[in-house]
Amino acid sequence: MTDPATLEVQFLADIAAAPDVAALEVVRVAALGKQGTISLLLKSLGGMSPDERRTEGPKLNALRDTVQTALTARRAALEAAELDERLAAEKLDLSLPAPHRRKGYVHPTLQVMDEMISIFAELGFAVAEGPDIEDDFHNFTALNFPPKHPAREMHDTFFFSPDEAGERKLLRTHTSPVQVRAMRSQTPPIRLVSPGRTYRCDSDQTHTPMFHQVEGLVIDKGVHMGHLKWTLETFIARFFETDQVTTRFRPHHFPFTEPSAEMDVRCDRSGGEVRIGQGTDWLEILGCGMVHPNVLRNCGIDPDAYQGFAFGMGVDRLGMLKYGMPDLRDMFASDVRWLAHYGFPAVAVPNPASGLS
Ligand code: 2NM
Repeated sequence: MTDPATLEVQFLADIAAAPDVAALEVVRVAALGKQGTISLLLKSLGGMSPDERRTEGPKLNALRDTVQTALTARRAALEAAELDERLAAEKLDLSLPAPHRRKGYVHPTLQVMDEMISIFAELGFAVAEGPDIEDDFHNFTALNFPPKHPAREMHDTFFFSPDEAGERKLLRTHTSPVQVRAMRSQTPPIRLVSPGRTYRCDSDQTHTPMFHQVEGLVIDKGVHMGHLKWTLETFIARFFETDQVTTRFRPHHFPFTEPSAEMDVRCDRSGGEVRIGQGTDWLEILGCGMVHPNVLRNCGIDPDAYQGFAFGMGVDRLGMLKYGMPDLRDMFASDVRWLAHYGFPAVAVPNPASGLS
């Protein structure tokens, strides 16, 4: 057993047979550990006669070196194999299409909102958000609503009970208060869109008490209706993925813009669905206008130095038009069958490079 040649055959066999790094470590300890066979033999050299030592010493040293080299090589091979196995077992193909593994869906409203934001981001607009619960000043007064304006009435706006100071908070009826805050805290040029939930006391086939808006605002020197028109036509063309947009601006009234307009796009309604970019019908898409001088003044911006345009559109409504969803109320009914049908895979994030839809 103590013959170095026999030991070498045995240890090399053990090393080759070790199935993993842990088993190999057992072999190493048995051979070269403090109490290992080879270590003890090397220690025993001290008690040998000089002649014996001269013949046994080189054999034992060679045995130790051979076993050590074999251990190192086997360890490297086992570690490489273990890594390969782990890499194979933990393989995750991030390029797999989501429908094969999807369990949840992105709501069309959020998908459409992301599409809109990505288009406006490409046009240089920042995104701003604000609270759903607002005060009278930011939702109405700063926006040039006269004190007795009908929108302030109970039947259009959800009001909270007055607080100790007598102040009545409300659920914002549009995202314009976000833009009021932006104008009051920034110096022009300003270019932003404000996406978010809005609330009005209204419920029928085309109105839900909560809906989503994206509003836009541009403030700079020398801004005029031409900039407004180009921006909105460019947006609509990208959103509906067509380059044949024909628009029409109809005079309208909003307290916060002057002049104000509603924008229609030409469409085809024959055949039960709406097709943008063809036909002879008109579809009302959004409201817009030049920011009223009173609004600029209320927000600390000099209307003689700066002009601005603004617009607002309903996200849910535009989603219905783009993806052919017939009833606005279905959007917030939380019916998983509806979501599975109209929802989007979670990885289909809209961006201008990969396409919007
Ligand atoms: C609309 C239509 C027209 C609008 C105005 C402003 C602000 F804050 F600049 F005064 N924000 N959004 C606006 C203008 C909104 O929604 C139909």
